[in-house]
Amino acid sequence: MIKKIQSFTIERIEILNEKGEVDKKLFPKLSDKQVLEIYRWMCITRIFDAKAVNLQRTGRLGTYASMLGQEATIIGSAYALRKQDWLFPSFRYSGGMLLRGIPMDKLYSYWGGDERGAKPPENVNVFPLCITVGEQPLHATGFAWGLKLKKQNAVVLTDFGDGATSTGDLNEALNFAGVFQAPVIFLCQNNQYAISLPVRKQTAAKTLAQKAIAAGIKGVQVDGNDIFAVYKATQDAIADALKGRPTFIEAYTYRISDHTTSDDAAKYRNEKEVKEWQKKDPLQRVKIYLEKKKLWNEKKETELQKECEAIVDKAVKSYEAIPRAPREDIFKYTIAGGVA
Ligand SMILES: Cc1ncc(C[n+]2csc(CCOP(=O)(O)OP(=O)(O)O)c2C)c(N)n1
Repeated sequence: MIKKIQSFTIERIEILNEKGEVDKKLFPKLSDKQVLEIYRWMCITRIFDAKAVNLQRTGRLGTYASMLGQEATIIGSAYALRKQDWLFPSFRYSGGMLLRGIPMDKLYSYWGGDERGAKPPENVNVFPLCITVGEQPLHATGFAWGLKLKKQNAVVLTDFGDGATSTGDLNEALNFAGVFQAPVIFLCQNNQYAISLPVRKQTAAKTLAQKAIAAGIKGVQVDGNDIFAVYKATQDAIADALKGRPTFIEAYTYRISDHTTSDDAAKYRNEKEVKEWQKKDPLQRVKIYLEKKKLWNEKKETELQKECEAIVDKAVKSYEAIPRAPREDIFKYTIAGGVA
């Protein structure tokens, strides 16, 4: 006799489409004011990002990992967190770190090679970003378990790329989270590439969300270019995490930029694919949504761009005024056997 003892489905959440239309039934509890605030954070992220690339190109910043095209995934998830929640970010989550309270000049100084820039201010629940692929979900899970043992009303969110799902560390973290029912949210930014390696060459699995199933935790896919879908999935995941149920969110998105400023994606990706994804731009969707609701127009857009540029320019000035770290710091913050 053969019996079916388990079966699984993976759901995908979509709320805001490319025409700026929303699925009203799924629309999360967000006021117009909050949507405007979210859009502002997306703009800050994009301008911070473009400036970082320019600074690197002119020798004023170190190697940098751009977030271009992934702003909905990053801001949608970071915005859903509450003050007391914690973040264990990857190297492609700078916008979320800013939203959660990391000062912009400090973040530039980190990317400029100064480890002191990774130190969060008091009462900002953000750990230093992790360059090592797949490592921070382990830290996040252990930390979340600690929060649970201390009976704190807080959850942990950790993000990572599709490439991280191929590491042992990530799978250990998922397993641990399932067994210990840790209040942790795993946010996979599936941007389709791990440097030059496309997802299809990395796994035979149809979704990355299903990686959660073997660990006994919930896995869900969202349109990662849809801010409302990402926000809703994160909010649902927070509620579940507080009940001891971790979630793995696969945000299906695309890395419009090169992997980092040291990469040339044109060598392994075709222009047509990039153009198709540019049409799904996450900021554009929110902008059209706001215009349809008569909450936005070109004048407001110009003002916002100017405001964000001024914020970024001020942060760059402040970053460049920070005295350079002593050269010995390179050794101070490097451990034997560490991966860079
Ligand atoms: C353990 C480890 N191995 C290799 C690297 C070099 N490396 C940096 S980013 C990267 C690819 C990461 O891809 P993914 O997880 O999909 O994240 P993405 O860069 O797309 O955001 C690799 C292999 C590293 N940083 N850490």
